Amino acid sequence: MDPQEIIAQLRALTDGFERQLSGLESEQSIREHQAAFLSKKGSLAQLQALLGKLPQESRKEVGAAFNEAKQRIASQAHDALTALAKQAEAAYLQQYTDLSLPGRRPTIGHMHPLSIVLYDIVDVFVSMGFDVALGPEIETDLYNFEKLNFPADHPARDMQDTLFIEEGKTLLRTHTSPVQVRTMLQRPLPIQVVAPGAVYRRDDDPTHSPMFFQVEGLLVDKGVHFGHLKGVLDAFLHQVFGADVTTRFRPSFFPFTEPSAEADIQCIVCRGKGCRLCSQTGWIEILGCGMVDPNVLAGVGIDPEVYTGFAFGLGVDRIAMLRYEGITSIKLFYENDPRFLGCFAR
Ligand code: 2NL
Repeated sequence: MDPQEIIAQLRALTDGFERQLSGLESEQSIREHQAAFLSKKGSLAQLQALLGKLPQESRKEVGAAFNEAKQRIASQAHDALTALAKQAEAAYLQQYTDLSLPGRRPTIGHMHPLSIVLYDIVDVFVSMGFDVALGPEIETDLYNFEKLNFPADHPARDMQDTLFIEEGKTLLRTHTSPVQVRTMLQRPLPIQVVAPGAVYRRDDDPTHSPMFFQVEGLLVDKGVHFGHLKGVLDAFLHQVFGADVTTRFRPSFFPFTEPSAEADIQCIVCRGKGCRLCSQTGWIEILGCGMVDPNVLAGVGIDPEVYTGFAFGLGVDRIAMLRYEGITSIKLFYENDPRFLGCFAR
């Protein structure tokens, strides 16, 4: 047979394939149509059997024509299948998509309950003229203890179960007091700051987290006395717990203040009668405070004969538990379970 004759037949075959393909409307019929042309016993293979009878010099040309024809058929079948799948998807969407349905709102984040309470506390002090001061969470023994009147062998150091990084040198701050120490060393007098932030202790049980949040405050000026301390902290307690709450100050001890006190509010659940929340005492402890010890002032280069100051400290989770009644474990604040945190969206 003449090679040109074979090529002409090949062209007629592929043209026929294309014509018939356009009338097919199912995946199966397209695949069968493709197989009728390209499979081992398909029409192209039958024609290709004649290739062996051709003279050697024309085989190359005719072989190339076969390859081209096979590729054309395969790519046309592929395109037809793709178009069919697209059509099917469009029909599906048309049938099952209800464009009148309301959309799903993206979830929007919100503040953590401890952050809400922390910001509220800080805001009260800012409204009274305090600046916000911040400092590192990794501290030195010098700023965390030494400058706060804790000598190396002072038993008060046992009060703090410290997480040391390098023993006797660097540690995770056990209170935010080192921020006030740094402030006194850096800023000119008078000083009036609150220091909010994370602090760390070697404690881990239902009422203690190894990391928790504190707000401390410090005011140093000429003529500051205990009446100023009581006035500021009493105003704070009434801002946070309501104008009608009863407050009291009782004597206490801290190494860095003298005299020292703790401030209580009358129990907000039983109003003083005694209940589970206040352990039958009628009172709930809110904060510790006192006049800055003269040793602390002298240690940061402030003359205690000229200047005096008061300081205070409080735990944020304790106040958060009172604000959001019914929270039985402070662990809930630190586990970050979205089912719990979601209750505080606002
Ligand atoms: C508490 C008690 C307190 C201070 C913190 C302080 C800081 C300097 C100097 C003197 Cl730099 N005092 N801070 C004073 C009294 C009490 O915290 O129960 N905190 C949770």
